[in-house]
Amino acid sequence: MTDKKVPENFAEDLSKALAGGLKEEAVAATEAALAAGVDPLALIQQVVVPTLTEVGRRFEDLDIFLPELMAAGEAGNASSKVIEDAVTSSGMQVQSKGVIILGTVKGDIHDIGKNIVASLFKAHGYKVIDVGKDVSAATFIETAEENKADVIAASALMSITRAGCREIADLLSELQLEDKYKFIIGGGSTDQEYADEIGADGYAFAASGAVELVNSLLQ
Ligand code: B12
Repeated sequence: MTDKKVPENFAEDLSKALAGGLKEEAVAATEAALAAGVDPLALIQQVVVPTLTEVGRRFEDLDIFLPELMAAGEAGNASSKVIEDAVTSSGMQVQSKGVIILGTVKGDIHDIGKNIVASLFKAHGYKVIDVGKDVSAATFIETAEENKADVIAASALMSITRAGCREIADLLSELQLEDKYKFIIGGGSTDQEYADEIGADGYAFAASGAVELVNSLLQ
């Protein structure tokens, strides 16, 4: 989505703070980068996502343990919040291009990626109703019904929770609502193959792709 390179010093400061689980330092490094004019989307793509992915790999390899993983997650969320505010205020549009219900599926509390996706949708003119994390299929659909939504978007990060996406797809078809909403999925435990398998309308690997996907589905 952006080719602007994050200057080495800003990338290094933020990456170190995130990997070390240092929330205040991560916020300060994010604010310093944004104040110096670093592109917020470049910060996400070039620093936040790769750093947290590396933290996940180290957790998997037992190089670090749950407390470190949690601290990195919290630092990531704090940094993402600062980036989200910057993206939202820079791209705010008056007219909504559509209403998107976005949340993390039942049993799954990972919400950093979801929050980033939310801020990009907002920046591109969509109204986002964020239903939060650990959300049941019924809540996704009830919220869509109550708010005349166009899209239901679900995030799932773990192999055991991605079934939450299938539950939404199944409930939509049980209620004969599958043609009323575009249903899309994303997050580390999902892929295009799984989207096809459960009958979702689309999948995107990253936040930028999520915006392109919704643009094309609602065209
Ligand atoms: C941070 C983190 C945490 C934090 C979460 C904090 C938070 N508020 O989110 C904490 C510490 C709480 C946590 C807890 C756990 N975690 Co965790 N966590 C991570 C970690 C390191 C990073 C995730 C992240 O935020 N990535 C950065 C964001 C920006 O990327 P993203 O989420 O992928 O989102 C991008 C795209 O996927 C996409 N996207 C995301 N959502 C959507 C939605 C739509 C619709 C679309 C189109 C696109 C899209 O756009 C985003 C931006 O580009 C990952 C490792 C990893 N490699 O993913 C493990 C990881 C997901 N966690 C894991 C595990 C096992 C757990 C725990 C069970 C640990 C434990 N033993 O207790 C618990 C789960 C608790 C629960 N019930 O959910 C495993 C899952 C393994 C698996 N495949 O099932 C991982 C993969 C680590 C690992 N390698 O083992 N975790």
